[in-house]
Amino acid sequence: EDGLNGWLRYARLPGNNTKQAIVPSSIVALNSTETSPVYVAGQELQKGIKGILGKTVDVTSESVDGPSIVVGTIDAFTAAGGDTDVIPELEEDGFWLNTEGDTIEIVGQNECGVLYGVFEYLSLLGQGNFTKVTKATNPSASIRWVNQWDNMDGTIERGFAGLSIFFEKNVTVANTTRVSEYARLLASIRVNGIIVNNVNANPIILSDENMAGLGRIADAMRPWGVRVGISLNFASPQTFGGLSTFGPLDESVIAWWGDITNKLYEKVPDMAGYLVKANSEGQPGPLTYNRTLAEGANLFANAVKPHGGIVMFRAFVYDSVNLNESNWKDDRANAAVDFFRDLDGDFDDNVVVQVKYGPIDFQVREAPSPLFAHLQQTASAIELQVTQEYLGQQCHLVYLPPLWKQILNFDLRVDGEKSVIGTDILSGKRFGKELTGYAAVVNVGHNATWLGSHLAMSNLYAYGWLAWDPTDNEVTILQDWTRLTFGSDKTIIDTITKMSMESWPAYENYTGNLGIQTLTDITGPHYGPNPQSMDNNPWGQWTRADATSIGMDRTVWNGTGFAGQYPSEIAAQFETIETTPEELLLWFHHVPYTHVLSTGATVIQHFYDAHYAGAETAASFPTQWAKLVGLVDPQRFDETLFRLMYQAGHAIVWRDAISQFYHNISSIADERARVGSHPWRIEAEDMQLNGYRITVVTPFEVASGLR
Ligand code: BDP
Repeated sequence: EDGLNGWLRYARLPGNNTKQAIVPSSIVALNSTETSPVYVAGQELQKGIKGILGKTVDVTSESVDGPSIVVGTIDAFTAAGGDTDVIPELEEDGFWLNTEGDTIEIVGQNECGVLYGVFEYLSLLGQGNFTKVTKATNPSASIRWVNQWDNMDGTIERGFAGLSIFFEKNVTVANTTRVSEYARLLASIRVNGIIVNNVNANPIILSDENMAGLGRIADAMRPWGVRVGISLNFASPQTFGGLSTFGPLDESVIAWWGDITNKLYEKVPDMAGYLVKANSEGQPGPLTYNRTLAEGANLFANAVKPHGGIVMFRAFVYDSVNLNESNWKDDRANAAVDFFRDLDGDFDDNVVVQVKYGPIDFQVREAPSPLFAHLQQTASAIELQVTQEYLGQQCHLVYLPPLWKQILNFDLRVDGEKSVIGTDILSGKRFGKELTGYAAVVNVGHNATWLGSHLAMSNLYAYGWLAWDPTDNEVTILQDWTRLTFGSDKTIIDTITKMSMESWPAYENYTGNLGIQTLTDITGPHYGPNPQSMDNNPWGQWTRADATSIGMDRTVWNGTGFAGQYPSEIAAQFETIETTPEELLLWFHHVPYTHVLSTGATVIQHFYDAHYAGAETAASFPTQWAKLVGLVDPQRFDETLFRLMYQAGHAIVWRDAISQFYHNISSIADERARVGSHPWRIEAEDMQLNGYRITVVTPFEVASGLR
């Protein structure tokens, strides 16, 4: 078991689990052509039933005598004389699953819906769940996409699982086997679109050769109902097209993009659209020409509109050169709302502003982005990250749905009315929008595990389910995934549930708590502890820690004013220390290390205690996992144990580095007298080392006695 099949292993159920399974012997796939999702659905069903139950079933497109599994769109089902009276209204991509009678009905509003229904049915079988179901389900949002940050040379920005499955040496790959396997995984979690190249886009994606390659990629993904789109580089007309300008209102630029877009749609007639990162972190954009971000977005919106495409325009816009920490009011968190607030209403209706969940950048804890409250006439989508850029890069187990949920469940109280980010805003209901939804940066690579770690796949799985229904329970999702991935043994379920649910709090504990963010190396790989790098950098992810106090004051009365970007009820809550949730204390306020928390501990003592507690939890992971020896196949057991042992060790590195750093800067001792004294720890200088030389190490806090 190398992980390649993810949760779609269709492992044979143990014999005594299959007794109640009565599965018809024929599959009737209505109106299916060989490249259609309905055809694929029929094939998948056949494969799944064979794997799970060991039973061979036929697939036909004609109706049969006797019980069958009928799969088809609602139109085909009606035409075949199916009874649609009992089926509730299906929305785009929705489906109906009925296992009550002898004949099983899987009916989709469209072809994607059929495929999703089939995967749901197989998921129930795969979990040994044979209870009768009659249900219709519809998506919470129409956009359920993933983003890949794949570079044209085959590397992946913030990818931790090997090289790209889409590109190598500046061209699209010839062999699309992994591409269609990825599409299969995505279809099973109801993802319907993908951006295949990095947001820091290389215009070479627009070469004739690469356009043809994109056609091949789209052909490989289309049967799975996953539409392909690409990231654009704003300056392409100049740097790639040879024009003298890339100004968004220039006639020659408009014509150039129109032409490029038409050519792309010749190769990919159902192209989903474009993703654009502009005027951010050195990327070109409309501001260069004194044009607004909306004018920039609309340039592309006009080009794709005749083809039915959309533009995802990223709100991750900030000026990393001019952020200045010595200016007390400077705050990167303000940037998105500052840039976009006055543009609401200026975007074309096929533009969707794609907003990272927090105002900074995928941190372990952030307040939700207030931009969701300001985009009322503009469609919005949330950007999540499955790839664990700041969160341990798949070398640490961090089950992310609890983090995402805390954002999705947040009620922004726009104009004093219920405005929950997931169910009200991203569903499009609150502001009457059709085009809203979800994008997740996933960054799978060539590694057989897709993400580099078997356990990290629960995050991808959960992403799809939450985009479909943000009210889904994160534990239920996790346990479904576990049963499909590792089997239904109770010890397996209990162990993986416990470890996963402990993992985000543990990671937060040992990497940076109370809303101070992950105190990682900010200038480079975003991995490992480096609290010194947090301040005095052009990225603005500052802690403003000094000898006596810590935290970013983001209040209106005394700080950067960020708290005031929220609707009034929420703004008032974050404005004062007393009403700010403690886990966000240092996100919003600058307090002395001696500030006393609700537990009675001071901030500095909480730092010490939390870092020790987090590392202790991580230390328990290998022991917890070890209980699964013999229950999980050896390959996945060993590979996972290896990662968890590494994590346990690295959590100690984190604990000691951060504790040492704050001990040093605050001169306040750990009242439990642990920091700085590690009675059991073996220091490098006490060892007999061969083949190493001693060197001075910076930052000091990750060194052993400075060396
Ligand atoms: C940051 C990443 C960087 C991305 C950027 C983005 O470190 O690699 O290019 O976000 O989202 O978190 O554009």
